[in-house]
Amino acid sequence: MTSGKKLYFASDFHLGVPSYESSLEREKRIITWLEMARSDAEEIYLMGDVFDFWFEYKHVIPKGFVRFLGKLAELTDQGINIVLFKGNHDMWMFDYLEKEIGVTVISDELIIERFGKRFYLHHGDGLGPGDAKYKFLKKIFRSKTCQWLFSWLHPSIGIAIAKYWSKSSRIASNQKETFVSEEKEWLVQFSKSLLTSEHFDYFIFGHRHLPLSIQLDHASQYVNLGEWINYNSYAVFDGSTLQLLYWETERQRSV
Ligand SMILES: [Mn+2]
Repeated sequence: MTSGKKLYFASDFHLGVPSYESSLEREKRIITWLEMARSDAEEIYLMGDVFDFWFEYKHVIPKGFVRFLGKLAELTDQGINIVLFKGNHDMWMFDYLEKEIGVTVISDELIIERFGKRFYLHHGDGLGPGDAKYKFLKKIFRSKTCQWLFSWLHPSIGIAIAKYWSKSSRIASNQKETFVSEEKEWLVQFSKSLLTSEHFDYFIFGHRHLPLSIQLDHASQYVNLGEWINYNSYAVFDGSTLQLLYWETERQRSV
């Protein structure tokens, strides 16, 4: 990491829902954020559920997100390292975005060290106690055989099924998440249990749809990146501290 440069983290854009119009507005907002970040970003981590649904067929990808994908390509062409995590909504990314846009796609966790600090990064799905039903589904959704079978459905059918499903998700129906206690935060519990065997300075996740920054012990910080329908939240690491921030465009502020 070059001194003066920063790492940016954001998650859960859920592009595509709840409606075409609102998603397009969010996409443009995300682009203003990427434009801000490009001036001092060395790396940008987009940590899953960037798309509310994504499936790559051999020769076909879902329509839309043209501005966003173009902007990512522009930034990678400029030399910024962009890392895209698979989320539970968009785990069907294969090699198209790596080839075409120049991003790196991460399937599960990623451990990085920058300026002597160790980061544990993961979208956050299927970790910690509970959620046995999802953990089972994830095995099926991630299986090569199921993905191969799904790919034989015509996109008009496959994507329609996926859209029907995603309409019933928490984010599409705009249910706001609330914090109860650290004990009830599965990802906090997961991070604490990892700390008993290995040291990390930072744990960064998405998935929870609630921006959170929690000090786990004197040397470890847990950050949840929130989501971009309600919060426009993101994190930035400047080489010494990790901050959770909220992106406001000029236009929003003047409303
Ligand atoms: Mn999500």
